[in-house]
This record gives sequence, C-alpha cells and structure tokens, in this order.
Amino acid sequence: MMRFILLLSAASVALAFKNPHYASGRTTMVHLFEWKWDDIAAECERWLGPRGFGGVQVSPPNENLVIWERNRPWWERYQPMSYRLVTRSGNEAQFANMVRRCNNVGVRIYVDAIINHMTGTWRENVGTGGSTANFGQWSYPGVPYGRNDFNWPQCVIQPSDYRNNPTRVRNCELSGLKDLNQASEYVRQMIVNYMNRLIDMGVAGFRIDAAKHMWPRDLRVIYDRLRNLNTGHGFPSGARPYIFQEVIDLGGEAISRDEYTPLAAVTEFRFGMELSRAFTGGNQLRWLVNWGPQWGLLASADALTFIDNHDNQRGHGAGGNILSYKRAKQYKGAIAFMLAHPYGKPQLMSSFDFHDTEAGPPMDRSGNIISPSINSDNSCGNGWICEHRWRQIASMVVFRNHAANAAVSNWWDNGSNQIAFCRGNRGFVAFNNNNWDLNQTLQTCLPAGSYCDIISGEKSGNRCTGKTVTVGGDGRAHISIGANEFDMILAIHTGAASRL
Ligand code: LM2
Ligand code: CA
Repeated sequence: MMRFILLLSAASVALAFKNPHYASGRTTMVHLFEWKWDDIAAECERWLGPRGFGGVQVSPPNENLVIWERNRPWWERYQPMSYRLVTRSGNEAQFANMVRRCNNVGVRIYVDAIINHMTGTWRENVGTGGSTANFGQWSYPGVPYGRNDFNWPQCVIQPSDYRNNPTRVRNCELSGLKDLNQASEYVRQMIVNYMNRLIDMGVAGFRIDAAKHMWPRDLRVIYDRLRNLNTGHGFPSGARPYIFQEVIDLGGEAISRDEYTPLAAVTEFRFGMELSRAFTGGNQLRWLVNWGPQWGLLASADALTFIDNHDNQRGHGAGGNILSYKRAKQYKGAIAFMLAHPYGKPQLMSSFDFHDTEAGPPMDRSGNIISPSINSDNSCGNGWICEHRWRQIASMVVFRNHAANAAVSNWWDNGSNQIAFCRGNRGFVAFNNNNWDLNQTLQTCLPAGSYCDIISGEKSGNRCTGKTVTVGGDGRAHISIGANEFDMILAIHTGAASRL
C-alpha cells in the first residue's frame, strides 16, 4: 500500500508542472517576442482571447543590461541585471495590468525566466531599471548578488564540453555569462522569490531559459518551492505552474532531455527540425503517418512543440535550416501540420522582421520599442510580422481547439508528399507538397454538408470566401489543392468557423 502511494505521488509530482492550465477549450500559446506589455494586453483583448488562443510567452520581464555598444540587440534581454520588473517592454504596473487583462479574456501568461546566469562583461553597466553592476567583482547590487553566488572556479563552456563534460556545461559560463550557483541556498531563494512574485501577479508558468546549463536536482528544489497559481486570476486551487524547460537535445550530447522530463515539460527541438526538413522536401510527408515518439520525439505530455523559436529562426542556439516566416508557404504547411496533429503542446512564434540576426525590435532613436500597428486586413505593420494573425495560422488554432482529443484516423497519402487525415468526425486536413496537383475524392469522416476551407478563405456570413467542400452521405468529398496554389493546405471542421 505504502509503495503504491509513493508511486502515485511520484507520478503526480511529474505531472504537476506539465499542465498549462489553459482556459477550457484552448490549446495553443504564442511567443510575442519583444512585445510591450501594453500591446500584449490589447492583443489579448482584440485578437488572442476572441480567437481562442490559450496563452502568451512573454520576453524576460526582469531588468537587463542596456547594450548601446551593439545598438540594443534583442539578446540584451538575456543578460539580467536584477529581478526588478523594468524592461523595454514596460514596468511592473504595466506587467501586472497585462496579466490581469489577459487572464480576464482567458489568455494565460508564461514568463521567460533567465535564472542560469547574469550578464557578460561589458563597458556599459547600467540596466533597464537603473541598476548598476561591477562585473569584475561579480557584484549586482540590484539583487543583490556577489562573488559567493556564482560558480567557481570561473570557466567558459567549450564546444567539446557538450559531448563529454556535463559538469562544465552546468558550472561554466554560457558564452561568458556569469554563472549563478543554484546549489546555493541564497541564490535559490532569490530565484524563488522572483518567480513567486510573478505567480502572485497571476502568471501561469515559465520557460526555463538554459535549463541544460543547470543541475536537475537544483531545479527540482526551485520548482518545489513555487507557490500554487493565483486563484484570484481564475486558476483552480492547488494548480502548479506550467514549466517548460529549454533543453536543446538533437542527440549526441552528454546531457539529454530525459534528465529533465521527470521534473517538468521540455522544449522538443527535434519537432521543428524534422517538420522543417519534411516541408522543405528533405523527407516525404507520407512518413508523418508515424509522427510522435516513433520519430524519436518525447512523450506527447512532456513536449512543448514549435517550428521555430527566437533563437533558431535567426541561426542562434543549435540546429540549422529551421523554417520561419521567411519561407511562408512551407512554414504555413509545417505550422498547419503541428496544429492539425494531436501530438504535443504547440507554441507559435510571432516575430519582428529582421535581416541582421543581432538586430533588436523596431525602435526609435532613444531605444524605445515601436508598437505594432494593426492593418485593416488584420496583419501588422511597423516591422512586426505577427504570424499569429495570418489567417491560415489563426484558423488552424481554432481547428485544433475544435478537434480537441479526437484521434488521427483515415490517414491517406499518395506515396510521397500528398497526405490527408481526419480528427475523429470533427476535422479533416490535407496537404500537397508535391509539384503536381492533388485532385482526389477522399474520406473526410465528417457529416454530410457544405464546409468552408479555412485555409483558402473563411466563412463570412453564410458564404465562403475560399474553396467550398461538399461532403456526401458517405463522408467522402472531392479535395483539390493545386501545386501552384498560394497554400499547400486544405482544412475543414464541424465548428462554426467552417460549417456552412
Ligand atoms: C538561451 N537559451 O538557453 C536563450 O534562448 C538565448 O537566446 C540566449 O543567448 C542564451 N540562452 C543566454 O540566455 C542569447 C544570444 C547570445 C547572447 C546571449 C546573451 O543568442 O548571442 O550572447 O543571449 O545576451 C551575447 C553575445 C556574445 C557574448 C555574450 C556575453 O552574442 O558574443 O559572449 O552576449 O556578453 C562574449
Ligand atoms: Ca550554469
């Protein structure tokens, strides 16, 4: 009996940090990279809430080093000066207001937590909240941290360490960023205090930046000390934060993602790598019939899934050739597959346009971030891409919410790059990544009727601005996706947004 109880409690601990606590019926979050808190609050109310998005990953909210020497690159936010909530995205009051307004419309907030390190060594030493530091003394009075709070002896991670030296990967500096010692009781307490303040403000969870560079046993102590989510923001009582740990594991390293799945969820980098390869012709779509753990992916419940993230869309981090907004047709194909298939917990990337991989977000001469403008066709301006507003992507979020727990069924393929499948009797999707047309009568699994393809257009009143698909009494319908069409996808479902 005791053994059974212990087993049960070990299992519930493992599950505890793997629930995003989305509002009911929601399934998908978006990373609003470098957005300001006021703009996110507005986006929750005017787009994300009404369109069924589950949550937003926000850029690090804590004070970072200002790096004019590199013209305020995006990556300055990965160099913490303190845990004060003052950044180019806004101050503490603005952050609190955003969390409140987003939760009010059913959209959760997840914080990018930079707890592995502080800054590198630079000539400038003032943070976004006015804190200073003495890099040579490892002194950060804004926390405060001093020499004793870092790993000694000081060392810098070398490329070969990833293959054979897990201790150096955890205890040396990641690109020269001063490495905190999470085994120290004091450091743990500073980190826990920071995260608990955010939980009290109503956030639903955290991305753990550079989790590979911290010891799982230290992270476990930190997670266990986190408070339950704030019931005053609509969370059920006893809810643990959702934690997705950033561990890049493409295989062949001394540290594996499996060391972190017993603690909480993990970012599944193989997911976007394999789908990017498939949708650019490096693999046939027909093999996706086995998509999931058979491809070497994590168990579905453990995986935070995405195509690109803020690092690999610009060649930072690890793994190359990731699809992004820059190759829109293939990218929308990969994103639509991610959202149509039940595997994992999907995260969308929402970018600012860039050519220089170091460049920060659109900003004025004083370094203030310029807000995205919203065009009449729902797209963004002022240098913001807003992938999450692309019709094909936003419509597939609705598809996923509607398909809910329905399994994949009636897989069809043409032996190469044309595939189709059902999600129970709730949704049907087809892809054509061949350079010839798809023209087939296929089983859609849907009740007889007329449906509006949510990719080529949308339902507007009782009309459809795109393709209309007529499903017969036997569930079959004629499906056509031309090789030269704007998109390679067709999707219909029984929800209000598709049924005519
Ligand atoms: C991450 N995950 O583990 C983030 O996703 C990634 O964006 C961060 O790197 C990294 N870890 C540290 O949090 C980025 C960026 C680096 C940049 C760091 C720190 O990819 O290029 O490094 O942020 O700002 C920069 C310079 C580098 C310099 C370092 C230290 O590029 O040349 O190293 O700062 O000053 C001497
Ligand atoms: Ca470390």
